Amino acid sequence: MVAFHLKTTALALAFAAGMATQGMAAEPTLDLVGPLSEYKLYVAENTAQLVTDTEAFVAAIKAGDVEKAKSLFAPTRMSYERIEPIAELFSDLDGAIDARADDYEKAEADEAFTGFHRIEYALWVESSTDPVQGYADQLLTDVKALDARINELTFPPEVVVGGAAALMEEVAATKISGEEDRYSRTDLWDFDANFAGSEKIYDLLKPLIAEKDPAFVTKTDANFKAVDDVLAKYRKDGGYVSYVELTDADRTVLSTRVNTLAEDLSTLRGMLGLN
Ligand SMILES: [Cu+2]
Repeated sequence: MVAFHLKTTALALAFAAGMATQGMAAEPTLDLVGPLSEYKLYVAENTAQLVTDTEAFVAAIKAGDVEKAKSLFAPTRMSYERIEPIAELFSDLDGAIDARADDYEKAEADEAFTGFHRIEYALWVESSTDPVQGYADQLLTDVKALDARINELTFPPEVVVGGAAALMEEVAATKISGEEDRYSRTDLWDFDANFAGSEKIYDLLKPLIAEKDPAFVTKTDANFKAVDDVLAKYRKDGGYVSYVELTDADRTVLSTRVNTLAEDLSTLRGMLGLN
């Protein structure tokens, strides 16, 4: 808890100091005020949705309804995955909500392993809600805490702008590899959410980027579309088919485009004067 407060305070101070020292000359910072406040709204909508969806997900677990909980698992996670660069600022909650078994000494058997993926393991592997009654309560407490903390947060502009690339790196590192949703194989839902979260940031910044580098916008728009076209093939009933149905050819296309997007989007901070 102490570490967390120090961390956010440091970020807030760094942000305030940046505003103060750059003063009136800080053209990029001023340009970013509009996109930043719009992004804050987007994140607030997502954390509110996360709380609502988690309430229903947890209710299904408390009722012992494995099938219902399974059907709610992937859609509930999406609002979290869309805003992951901001959620990750609260590393204690991010760990409690979204860690993987590999992060713990005793893996799935470790009592410190909590959150969505512990529950995913119970639903798909243990086929029971019994082992995760307490973890379900904890998850709801944690997402409510996340919502409250994010609502109080002054968003650091470099985190928001850097978030477009960070989300693509997340896709490359944990979704294409199929590491994240290994028990449920709902990886494509998370992929979509990370992708949408990245595109949201990019879209908000696009007018600023277009002024500086129109060719970048043309190229990046095409890469976003290429990824979306592949994802579209796997959409079904408002969601996605299992990750195992992704063909090797499509996996290669996704991987190539996502890595290009991650690399290109990582130049945005410099382009907008935040480095
Ligand atoms: Cu995640």
